[in-house]
Amino acid sequence: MPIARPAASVTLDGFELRVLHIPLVSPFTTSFGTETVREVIVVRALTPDSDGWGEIVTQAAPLYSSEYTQSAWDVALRFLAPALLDARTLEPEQVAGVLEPFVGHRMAKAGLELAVLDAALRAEGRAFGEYLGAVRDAVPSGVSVGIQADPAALVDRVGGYLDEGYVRIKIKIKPGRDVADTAAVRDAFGAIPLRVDANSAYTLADAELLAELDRFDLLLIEQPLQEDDLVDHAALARRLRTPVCLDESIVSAKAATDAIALGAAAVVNVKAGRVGGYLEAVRVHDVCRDAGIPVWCGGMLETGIGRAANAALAALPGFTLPGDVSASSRFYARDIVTEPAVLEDGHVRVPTGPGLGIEIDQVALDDFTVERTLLRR
Ligand code: SMG
Ligand code: MG
Repeated sequence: MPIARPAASVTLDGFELRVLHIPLVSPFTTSFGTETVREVIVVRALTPDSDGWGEIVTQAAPLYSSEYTQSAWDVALRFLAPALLDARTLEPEQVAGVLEPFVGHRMAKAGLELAVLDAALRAEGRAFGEYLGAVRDAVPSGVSVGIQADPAALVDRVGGYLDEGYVRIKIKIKPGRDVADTAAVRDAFGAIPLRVDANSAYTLADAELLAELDRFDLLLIEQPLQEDDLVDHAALARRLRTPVCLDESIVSAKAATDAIALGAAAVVNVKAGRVGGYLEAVRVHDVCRDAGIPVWCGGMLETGIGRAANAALAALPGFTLPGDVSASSRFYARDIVTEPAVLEDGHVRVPTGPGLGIEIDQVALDDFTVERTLLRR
């Protein structure tokens, strides 16, 4: 299901990039570390009609993937934004092609493409959700829970989120913090929809240990092995009853096709940043849907910009499982948009205003900015 009606072209006058530091309401711990402040790059595309906003979802360090703030900053300012400004007038669907010669750097590309898309759709008065092919006006909201001090603290934290109305829980695991943590949550809350996410912390040698998780009837185990371990994921999948879901490994629609063919993914986590943009994310959705593989929308602790875009993406028909599209308050006491995403009866609404359907809180944006550059044509 490609984009039904392309967006009109836009003329690019410049790009403004900012690095933001936004405090998290509580530390977020995964198998690769703890974040207390979200470092993220916000992109503003300057066009004659309207500004467009995007977000580059890298982290400060290359721990989730090879990209990180300063790599994205450098490649965006040195190569990607200049190539787009040289093209000057283009349709948002042409952005990926202009950036294609530059290998990798998918999160940086995704952030720029989103800003161009937002500008184009705002100028047309069209909503991003309608453009992508959304079929729902709200999406069920799951929450990703970081590793806590101990299983009791994890149970407390999960209980709080269930009380808020989140419809699905995902807990982060790592070696030494897997079976006991999962057991504690199952014991405390019974048959809630529950997933675990290892962020590549295991190897195939851990298959027996990971098979112990089978008794918890998890919805899935997310990315147990390394990003490039497709064959090992397929081997692991044959030894587990728990469905294997890939996150880090799925860097494109082609990678999704390959993973499915190998039997490495029974479920796919779709993240626009990881695959180079929302348009490629739609293609990942499409190949999975054609193959009968359910998908869900992942998260990268997005600000109100990326969170609005994710809600729209998660409203596509193949997103049959609740994603990590939580309320802004899950991570932030103060967001950079005037109306941050809220949880309503376990759902997050898909914005309907022009473009991403958000307005930037300029004061908050300025308060959180630690670095800023304007590139004009
Ligand atoms: O945005 O709710 C969110 C975060 C969801 O757990 C989450 N993301 O591997 O799926 C994942 C992690 C990656 C985040 S590390 C910065
Ligand atoms: Mg993940």
